[in-house]
Amino acid sequence: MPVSQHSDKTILTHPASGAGAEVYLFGATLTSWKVKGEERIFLSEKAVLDGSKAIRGGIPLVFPVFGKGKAPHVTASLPQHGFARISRWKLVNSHEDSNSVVAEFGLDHSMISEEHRAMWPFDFSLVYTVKLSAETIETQLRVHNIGNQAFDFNTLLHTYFLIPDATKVRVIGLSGVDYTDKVLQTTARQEGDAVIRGEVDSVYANLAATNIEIQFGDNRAAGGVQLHKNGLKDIVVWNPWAEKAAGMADFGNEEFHRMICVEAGQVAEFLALAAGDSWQGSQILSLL
Ligand code: TA6
Repeated sequence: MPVSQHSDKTILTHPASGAGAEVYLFGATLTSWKVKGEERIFLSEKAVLDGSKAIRGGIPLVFPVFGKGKAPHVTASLPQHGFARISRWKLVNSHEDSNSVVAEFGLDHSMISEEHRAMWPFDFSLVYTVKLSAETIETQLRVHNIGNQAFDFNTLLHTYFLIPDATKVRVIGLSGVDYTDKVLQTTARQEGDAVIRGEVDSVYANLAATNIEIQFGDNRAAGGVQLHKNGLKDIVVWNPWAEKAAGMADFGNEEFHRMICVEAGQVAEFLALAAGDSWQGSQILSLL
């Protein structure tokens, strides 16, 4: 079965290649992408998968706010990164064509908790599409304002990549871009490739580039993943490193060595969406 539904997750299998993906209905969180027989997505061995908290790893969906909202903005009382990643979505459609297997997940204002609805009282509908092909996976989010009042939002595909060694990984495509360094609390201009030598939490705003490479070593021969972004202007690079990871109950010991978050989204500014309007953004992941 190209798309099979289990109690809490949807499993996609690409018949011709054996590529696979898994998406928990909780948060529509993609927790696995296997291609050419190897897992490419990091999922903490201590990730909580029972719906009691956001899943540590995979591709959590950030909506309608990145980080913690700040008063007087309407998102100020929402949980960190909003409610989308901690709400139960529905599998609304699945199909396959000659090259890919597709699953679509939906979340709207009638499905979120009363608490979250009170915090963010807008009529919305989200459709998250996962398209698995032999060697790529595309994830697209569509935001529909189905109410009669405008709202504004952040969104981010908070992708955790599984990597061999965080001290060797290089993020290519950010050189010359100004970024906010949330660790040093400063702004700077990226010189050369972004690397990890400790905690990294950087927001690169308004990138013209659409292709970012996560290289596992000094060159493409070391392997890696390409992230191609559409309609998502910003990139966030994050690794908590030892001290921050140790402070997270759902982050295993030393796991920070095997992951890097490179996240495409709209986080530097809020996007306004008029009543009746829609927005979409997507990323395509492929092997280097
Ligand atoms: O995307 C980077 C970031 O905003 C970091 O600041 C860190 O908070 C990370 O997200 C994880 O957030 P979480 O709420 O999942 O622990």
